[in-house]
Amino acid sequence: MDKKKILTDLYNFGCFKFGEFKLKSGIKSPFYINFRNLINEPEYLRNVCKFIYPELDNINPNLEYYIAGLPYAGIPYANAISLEKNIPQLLIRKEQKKYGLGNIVDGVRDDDLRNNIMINIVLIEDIMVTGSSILDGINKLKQSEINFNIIKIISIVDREQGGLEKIKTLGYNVESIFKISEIFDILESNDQLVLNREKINLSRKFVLERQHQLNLLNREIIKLEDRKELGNNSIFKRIIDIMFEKKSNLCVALDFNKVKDIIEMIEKLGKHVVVFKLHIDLIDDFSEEFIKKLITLKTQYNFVIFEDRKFSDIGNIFKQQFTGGIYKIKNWADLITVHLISGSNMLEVFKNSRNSNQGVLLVSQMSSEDNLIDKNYTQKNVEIAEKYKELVCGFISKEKLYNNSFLYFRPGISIESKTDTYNQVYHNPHQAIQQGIDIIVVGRSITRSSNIEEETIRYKSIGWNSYLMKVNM
Ligand code: UP6
Repeated sequence: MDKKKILTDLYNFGCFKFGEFKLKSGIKSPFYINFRNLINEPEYLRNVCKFIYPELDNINPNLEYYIAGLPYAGIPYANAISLEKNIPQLLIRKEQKKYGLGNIVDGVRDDDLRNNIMINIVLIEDIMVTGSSILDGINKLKQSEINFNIIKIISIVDREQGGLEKIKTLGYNVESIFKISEIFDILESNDQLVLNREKINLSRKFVLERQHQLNLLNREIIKLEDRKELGNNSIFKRIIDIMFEKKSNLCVALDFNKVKDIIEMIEKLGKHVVVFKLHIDLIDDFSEEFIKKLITLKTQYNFVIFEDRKFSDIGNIFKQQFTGGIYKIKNWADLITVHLISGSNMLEVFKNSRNSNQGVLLVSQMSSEDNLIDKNYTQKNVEIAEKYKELVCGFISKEKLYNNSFLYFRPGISIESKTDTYNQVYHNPHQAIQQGIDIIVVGRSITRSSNIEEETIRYKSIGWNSYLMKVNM
């Protein structure tokens, strides 16, 4: 069986359609691939599986593993492979069962579950677009009690729209059997097929355009103007606009106890600063009047209000802390910070309770010397950010953690200081920008200096010049 033969069969069977189609992500595509009906042509299904076997043969023969199809489209392949190759199968459910054992994953041996044995899994997906179905499937596994390790992900078709690269960037071993550009090549080289070449050309163009976007997404260094079009939320775009307008990548932390000090600082520094960061609960004399004044100043100086509340509780509490209490943060903050220690439910709550122009920064690394965040935790933050990208504007981090569709904010910035008397560790602003940071967060190095405005301008120009140097290198 060669690729030409199977692709010809699949084309004649109606698996490749050309026209205008809306994808799950909402974008319009000039082609659509539908393998779902292969289950009524067992021979074709079997033949497709023959292309998966070499990928399984690459796996260490001493390694025991399960095979699982991503629901629903991957399941028939996993089934066929399991029966043909005698590999145990797992079933990942779309919905958790509401009765019986309430499983979300079926098929794990009772002993393995009881003894918390690490099980290896190969995942099968039919069509890879953005990779979101794979991430959903992995999240289902995480919700289960299973101790698992994904050794490989195999997608039958890669639409070359970034899904594969995204899953790779997240650290998974992922392969595809057919790339869409290869499918177009093979179909077009077959004179016996009746093809609308114009539509295939349109489809190729669509794939190339998506790849250009993808290159921008993952390129190491990219200008802010290119960056803007990659944003997934309005706050990301707004911050970039303000950065351009003020030629600044400066966030100032206004950690004061008196309202008057905060207002004075904003009036003095407003024209240089992109984001003002608050800890509203440090203020002794908080009032509704202060919030009104803050909003007036925001209109006057055009900046983003960032409440660094570092929410970390279960969804029910987060909702009340965000919307209620004395501060009613929802009514005035453009950005808030979240520690995902309690899981992603806060983001579900945020999705339903936020105003559409509000966003979240995930605290994914910290500046304090002995903080408990490890690489695994940071990586999980990135995965959750990708899943909730319409809400997540970026990260609090020490470096660029992922792609260009998020902004990276680094606190603990100082030119002269190395530490404070607590456990804060400072880093140089120029180096931070070189390491992929977009916004430097500066507190006391500015607010406790003898000439605050001069110092602000110094940080602003070091930050912006470092950015220009980076993108013009
Ligand atoms: N911040 C850190 N480190 C982190 C996260 N957030 O310092 O990892 C916040 C602090 C403070 C500001 O809550 O508001 O950034 C840093 O202030 P500083 O420049 O005066 O040290």
